[in-house]
Amino acid sequence: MSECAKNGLILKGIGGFYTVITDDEFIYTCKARGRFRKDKTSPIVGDRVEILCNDSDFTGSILEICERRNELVRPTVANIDKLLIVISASSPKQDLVLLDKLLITCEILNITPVIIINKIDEADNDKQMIISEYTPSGYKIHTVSAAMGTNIDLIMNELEKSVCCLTGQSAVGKTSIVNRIFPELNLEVGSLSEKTDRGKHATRHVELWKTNNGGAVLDTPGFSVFDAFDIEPNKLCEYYPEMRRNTNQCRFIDCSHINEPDCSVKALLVENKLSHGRYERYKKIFAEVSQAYKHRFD
Ligand SMILES: Nc1nc2c(ncn2[C@@H]2O[C@H](COP(=O)(O)OP(=O)(O)OP(=O)(O)O)[C@@H](O)[C@H]2O)c(=O)[nH]1
Ligand SMILES: [Mg+2]
Ligand SMILES: [Zn+2]
Repeated sequence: MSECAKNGLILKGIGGFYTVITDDEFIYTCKARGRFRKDKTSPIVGDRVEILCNDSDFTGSILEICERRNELVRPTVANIDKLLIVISASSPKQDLVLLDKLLITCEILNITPVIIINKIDEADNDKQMIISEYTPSGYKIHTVSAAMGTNIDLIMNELEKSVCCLTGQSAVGKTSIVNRIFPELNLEVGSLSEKTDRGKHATRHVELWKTNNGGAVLDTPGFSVFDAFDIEPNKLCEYYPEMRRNTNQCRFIDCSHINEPDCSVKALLVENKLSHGRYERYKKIFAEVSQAYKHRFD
């Protein structure tokens, strides 16, 4: 029996069994070594690990978990390079507050966000509205249609050598996009009416799939966003690329950019360097963050 140590990536974990793909592209079913449980850390999807593998039956045990670059919660995944935030050009109606919060989460965790506008095949869509809302931010935006297969190559390019995670509201088409990338997976896609009625996601489990261009993609039912408690209200603007460029020019050093005079952020609005919609949502998120901050020790 041959046993050897190899490095790999955790693709999925169910009931204490982890599927690990090693750097030489073999798949092993692994259990975690007892020690992790004592240390109160357990392996999660996206972890880079060292495993001791048994080549006779492709089982193994996880010896080490490499230090995580970042960690997302609900679902728990590690080492995400890019968050592909999917939003529908048609239905479901766009939740732009959620989009802003996901973008803030990326800023906090140092993950590159990419906005993916899906369903551009549908008539009378809001593609242009979303583009004008987010162009001043400088974030990359792709417009695609999973149904028609339009611009899926742009998503493939994003995946190159990167671990990417799809997120966004239910029924925006995340799984449909994964099915376009890997037609052989044929993952279950939900119907819009069913989901909006129940408000539940069709996708439940979390699994990472390796692409043939050195990347990997993760389908999720969406993430919980940052904890409002974690943000100091006056720091919120720093998580908005189009706002933070200017904030040292406000009259007041602790300007919240809401009611203060001589505020540079207001000037951005006049020059169309910040969209009105995003600013209105900033005020809303600011109020939420302030409220949470006030009660942070309760
Ligand atoms: N017209 C149109 N419909 C699409 C497109 N992409 C997905 N859909 C439809 O949108 C619905 C939801 O698609 P899913 O891929 O299940 O959405 P999801 O984001 O994975 O949803 P959850 O798993 O619930 O989070 C299905 O009825 C799809 O057929 C598209 O590009 N155009
Ligand atoms: Mg899904
Ligand atoms: Zn200001």
